[in-house]
Amino acid sequence: MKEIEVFFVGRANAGKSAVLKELFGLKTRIGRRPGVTRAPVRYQLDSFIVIDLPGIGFRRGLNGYRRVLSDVIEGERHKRRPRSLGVQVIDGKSFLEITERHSKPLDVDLFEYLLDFEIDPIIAINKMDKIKEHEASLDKIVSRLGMLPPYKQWADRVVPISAKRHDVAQLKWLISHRLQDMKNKIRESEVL
Ligand SMILES: Nc1nc2c(ncn2[C@@H]2O[C@H](COP(=O)(O)OP(=O)(O)OP(=O)(O)O)[C@@H](O)[C@H]2O)c(=O)[nH]1
Ligand SMILES: [Mg+2]
Repeated sequence: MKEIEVFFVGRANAGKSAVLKELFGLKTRIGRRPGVTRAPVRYQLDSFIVIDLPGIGFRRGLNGYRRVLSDVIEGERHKRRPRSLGVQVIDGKSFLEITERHSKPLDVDLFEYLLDFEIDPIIAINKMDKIKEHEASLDKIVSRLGMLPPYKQWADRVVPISAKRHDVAQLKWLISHRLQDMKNKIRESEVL
């Protein structure tokens, strides 16, 4: 089971590395400017591997990013047993600002891209400490991602967090829950 990979994707500066530090106490590189994580960094934990990916949107759009992602998820579509779990980290504040300007956040394209690969990512909406009116904002974000509000009905997929406030417990729970599901499926397929 140790080969299960949990990879963290999202726009540059969304807080992926900060979230990983909070979740697992990893010594990730965190920076105020986008483009801090330049290449995928793998960490072997006790029962799975964590991958901190570079952010999308820094020097490369989704097209350039596909190459980075393909290493991680290539072939996943054709595998009978899922081996990787995606966590898409979104900067909630910046997502809302982009949406208010009537632009399409790159996060939406990335989410659709992952779904195309049959990867159903956990969506961690980060920087909640910078957002007012939590419920209305989260409803807006899920609806822009193509899910029907209220966001609460997507509790098995969407989780608001704040790495800054050390508020990531719900995300940690969701990850371990999904991992348990994956492990059960792997076990079942090994018995068959
Ligand atoms: N206010 C606030 N700031 C945060 C939060 N999480 C991360 N940050 C800040 O956001 C900035 C970017 O954090 P990183 O973890 O380096 O972001 P990243 O997504 O790994 O960025 P790249 O490696 O460039 O893709 C840093 O200044 C963090 O301190 C949060 O929950 N709230
Ligand atoms: Mg990073």
